[in-house]
Amino acid sequence: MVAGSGAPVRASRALLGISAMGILIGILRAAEGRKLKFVNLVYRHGDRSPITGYPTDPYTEKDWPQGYGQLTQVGMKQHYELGQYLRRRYKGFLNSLYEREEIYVRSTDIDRTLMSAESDLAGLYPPHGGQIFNPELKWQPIPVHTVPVKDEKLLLYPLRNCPRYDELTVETENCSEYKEILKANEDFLKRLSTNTGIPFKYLLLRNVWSIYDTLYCEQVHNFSLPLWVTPDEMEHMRQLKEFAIKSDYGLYKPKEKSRLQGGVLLKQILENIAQVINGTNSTHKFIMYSAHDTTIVALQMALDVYSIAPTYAACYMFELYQEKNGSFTVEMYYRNGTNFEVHLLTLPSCTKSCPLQKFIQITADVIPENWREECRAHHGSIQIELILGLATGSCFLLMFIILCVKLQCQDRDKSLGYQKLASHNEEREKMLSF
Ligand code: PT3
Repeated sequence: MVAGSGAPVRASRALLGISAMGILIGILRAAEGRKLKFVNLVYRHGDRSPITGYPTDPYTEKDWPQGYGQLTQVGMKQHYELGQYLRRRYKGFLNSLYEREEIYVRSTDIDRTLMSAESDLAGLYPPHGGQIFNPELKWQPIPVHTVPVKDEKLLLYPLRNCPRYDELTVETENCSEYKEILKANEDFLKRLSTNTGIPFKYLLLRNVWSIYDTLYCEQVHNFSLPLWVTPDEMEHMRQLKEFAIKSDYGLYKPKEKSRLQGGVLLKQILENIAQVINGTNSTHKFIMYSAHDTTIVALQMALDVYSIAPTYAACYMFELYQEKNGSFTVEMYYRNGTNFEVHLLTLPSCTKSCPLQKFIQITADVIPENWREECRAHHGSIQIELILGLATGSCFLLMFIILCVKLQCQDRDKSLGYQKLASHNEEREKMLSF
C-alpha cells in the first residue's frame, strides 16, 4: 500500500519534473528566440579630398596632403568609429578575436575604399591576447580583397560596358521631366558656367554634381570659398546633384536601369544569403563591401528604399535571421554616416522582417538573369544582327566562288594533265618510231 501509494506520487513528481523541464526548455528556447545567421554590409568610404577641381577653382591638387580623391584623417576616424559601432552591434555574433573563417572583406581597388576598409577593421578587430604581435600597436592585419578597376563588375557604379544602360542614359536626358528641370535651371546653370569657367554647352548635371562635391570638400576642410559660393547656391547645387543621382538610377525606366545596375549587387547579396542557408560555400557569416556613394544609391534604388545621398561612411546592413519556426527573414538597416542613428529600412510591400521568399519574390524583377545579354544595345542590336547576317551571307558567297574557281581549276588541271599525258605519249611514240 505504502509502496503502492508512493508510486503515483513519485510518478506525478517525475511527470511534474518532466513538464517543468519542458516548460524550462520552452522558456529557454523562447528566450533564445530567432537567430542572426548572416550579415552583408555595404558602406561608403570616409571623408576624402575632392576628385577633381574646376577651371576657376582657387585651389589645386597640391592643396591636399595626398592629392585628389584620397581618404583624409577625418575619413579614417569615421571608419574606425564605424568599426567600433559594428563591434558593439554584432557582439556575440562575431567572435571578439579575428577569425578568418567568419569574415570576408572586399573593396573596390581605389585607395580611399581600401583605406576605409582597413580603418574599419582596426575598430572592429583590435587584437587581444595572443593576437597582439606588437604591444605598442592596437592593430592587426586583416585581409581586404579586391579586383582591378577594369575587372570590377560588382561594386563600382554605374557599372561600365553596358551599352543598353548608355542608351537609357540618353533616353533619360530626352525625357520630359529631365528637360523641364534643365529648362527651369537654365539661368542658374549659366551663372554657374560663368563662375566656374566651364562652358555652358559642357555644363551637364553630372558636372554640377562634381562642382558641388569639390566645394563641399573644400568647405568641410575650412578652405575659404569664392564669394559666389553662397549657402543658397550650395543648396541649389545639392538639389541638382540629388536630381542627377535619381536620373542615373531611376526617373526613367527605373526597373530596367536597376536590372543593369543595383540589381547586380542585390543578386550577389541574395546569392551570399543562399550559400549560407544551403551551406554550400564558406563559413563566412559577415561580408563587408567597401565602396562608394553610387554603390549604395544603386542598391537602394533597386530596392526602392532610396531617400537621400549617402554621407561619408554610410553603412547599409542586410541581416539574415532564422526564426523560431526555422524560416528565414531579412532585415535591412541603414546608418547614414557617423552622426546618424541606425534605422530600419522596410522593403515596399513587405514587413519589417521580410520573409526571405517574399523578399526574393518582390525583388525578382530587378535581378538580371544574364547581365551581358540584357546590356546589349537595343538600337545597336538591330545593326549588329544586320551586320552579322550580311557577314554570314558574304562568307557563304565567297566560299561558293572559291569552290567554283577551284572546281574549274581542277577541270583545267585535269585537262592539262590529259594534254600533258597525251603529248608525253606522242613524244614517246615519236621516240619509239626512230
Ligand atoms: O564619394 O562616394 C563617393 C564617390 O563615389 C567617389 O568615391 C567616386 O569614386 N566618385 C567617382 C567620380 C568620378
